[in-house]
Amino acid sequence: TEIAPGAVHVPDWLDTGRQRELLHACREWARPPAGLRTVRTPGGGTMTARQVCLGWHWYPYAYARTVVDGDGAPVKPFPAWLADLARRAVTDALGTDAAPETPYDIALINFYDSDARMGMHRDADEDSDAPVVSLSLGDTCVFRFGNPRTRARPYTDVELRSGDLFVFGGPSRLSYHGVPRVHAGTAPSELKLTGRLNITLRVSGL
Ligand code: MD5
Ligand code: FE
Repeated sequence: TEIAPGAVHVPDWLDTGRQRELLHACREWARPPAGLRTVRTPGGGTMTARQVCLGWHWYPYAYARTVVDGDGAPVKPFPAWLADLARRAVTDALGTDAAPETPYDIALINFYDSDARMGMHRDADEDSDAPVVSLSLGDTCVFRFGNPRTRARPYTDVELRSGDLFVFGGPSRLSYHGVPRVHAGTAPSELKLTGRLNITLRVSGL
């Protein structure tokens, strides 16, 4: 379903088996060294979603190989199979022409408990206009998809469920977006997961 030009939601893109594999990989990546961290914003705040990165750490608002709010260890490598997955996601959602020439090289994995939120923001730290690939696991959330001009209305609220793919390219690449709510206890029981995970795959251009 096209939510806006270049913004395509593909419900149930990952079957239960693939969801379990991806969740298992995320749990391994979350372990130290360079595991799950609480991201500190320059204003002295902390993000409620905790994060682990592959390839590059996101260090508000830039990318780095090590970060002061981590454990000092360099970021884990971005595996080739994730680059393949990102490419397939883009071609399935937007068509073969939309796949970027430069390989995907960053994963940001956000772990949301039922109280976690993400405020309206734009992802503008990449030096590339390649589409962002978003995969959801676990609890259903309300994803708020806005516009490229302002944090405020107009926006569209979409429910993202476990296994859903969302690809943000073209004119939607720099749109404001956020996660105002996670619905506790809605994860598929086979996953044995409390909370929500979102994996974004990006091209750094760095
Ligand atoms: C999430 N993560 O559900 C979202 C999914 C983040 C983040 O927002 O920055 O880690 S990715 C949503 C996204 C990415 C790029 C562009 C647009 C949305 N968009 O144009 O709406 O944890
Ligand atoms: Fe974002």
